[in-house]
Amino acid sequence: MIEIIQGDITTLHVDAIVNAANGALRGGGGVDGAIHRAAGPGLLQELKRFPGCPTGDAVITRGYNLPAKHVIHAVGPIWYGGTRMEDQLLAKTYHKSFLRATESGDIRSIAFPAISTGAYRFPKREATMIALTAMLEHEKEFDRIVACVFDEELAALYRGTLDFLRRRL
Ligand code: AR6
Repeated sequence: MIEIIQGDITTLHVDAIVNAANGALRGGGGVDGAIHRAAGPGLLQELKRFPGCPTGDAVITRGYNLPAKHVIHAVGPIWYGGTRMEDQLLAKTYHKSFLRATESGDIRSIAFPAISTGAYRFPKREATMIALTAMLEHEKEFDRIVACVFDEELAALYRGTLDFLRRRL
C-alpha cells in the first residue's frame, strides 16, 4: 500500500524513515537537519562509523529518539540540468533505500521524503514520477510505503502522479 502524507517525516510511526542526506553523512539542513534534531546525538555518533556514502546509495542506522526504529540515509543527486544522469541516480537512490530496508529483515513500513527536491533542486515533476515509479515496483514487499511531503502543492502533485501511474499499470 502506498500512502501520501503531508507533514513532518520525523513524527511518523513507521519501522524506517528515509533521510535525504549528503555524501558526508554528518547532518545538514532540510529534512536531514530535522531528523538529526529529533533523533538526538546518538544518530551522528553511529554515522561516524561510515566514511561517507556515494550518490545513489544508502546506509542504515537506528532511529534513537525518533518514533521510527531505523533511519535509512540516502544520498540523492544534485540537479545539474539533467546532464549528469540525475534521473538514473535518483531512481537508484530509491532502489538502494528499499534494498537496505529488506536487508534489515524487520522493516514492514517505510516513509520517504521527496529526495533531492529541496537544496539539490531536482525538478519536482520528474522527481515525483521517479519516486512513485520506484515505490510501485516495491509495493508488494512492504505493508506500508509512505510518501511524506512537506507542502500541499507537492502533495497534490504526488496524488495526481500516483493516479496516473496506477492507470497505466
Ligand atoms: N519532513 C518531510 N519533508 C521535509 C522535511 C520534513 N521534516 N523538511 C524538509 N522536507 P532537502 P535534498 C522536504 O533540502 O534536496 C541537506 O542539507 C523539502 O520540502 O531536505 O535531497 C542535506 O544534508 C523537500 O521537498 O533535501 C543535503 O546536503 C525535501 O524534503 C541536502 O540538503 C528534500 O529537501 C540534500 O538536499
